[in-house]
Amino acid sequence: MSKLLTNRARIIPVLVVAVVIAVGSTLVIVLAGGSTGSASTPAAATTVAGSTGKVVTVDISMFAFHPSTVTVARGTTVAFTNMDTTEHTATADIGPTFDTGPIQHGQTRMVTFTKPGTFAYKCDFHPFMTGTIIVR
Ligand SMILES: [Cu+2]
Repeated sequence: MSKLLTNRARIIPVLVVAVVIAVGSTLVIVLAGGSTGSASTPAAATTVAGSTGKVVTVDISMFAFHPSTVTVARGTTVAFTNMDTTEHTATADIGPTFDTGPIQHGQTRMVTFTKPGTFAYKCDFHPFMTGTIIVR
């Protein structure tokens, strides 16, 4: 009887160590997967959201776009909602791709993306505010 207890006492710590190692390596894999994805191909780590007729929201708050990079399917509408009291815009860097014009506090402007591509944009009033819409 006492020998059985001794064996159990030995086995349990081994099991605990095995579980800790298993959980630890899962965390490492998740962390490595996230950082590798964003380092090589930024879009790969981002889930493609939306579809034709669907709406994906980008919040503007604290002088930043959230999320700053959005990957959407063709035909998705992106709703830019300004949570700041200051006016902002979402204006494409290149050409007349898209421009919401000034968005007041609490207002939303919709932009529908029909062509695939990577569209960098900024706020006209605060050019340090930048974002990217990737359309697949
Ligand atoms: Cu702004």
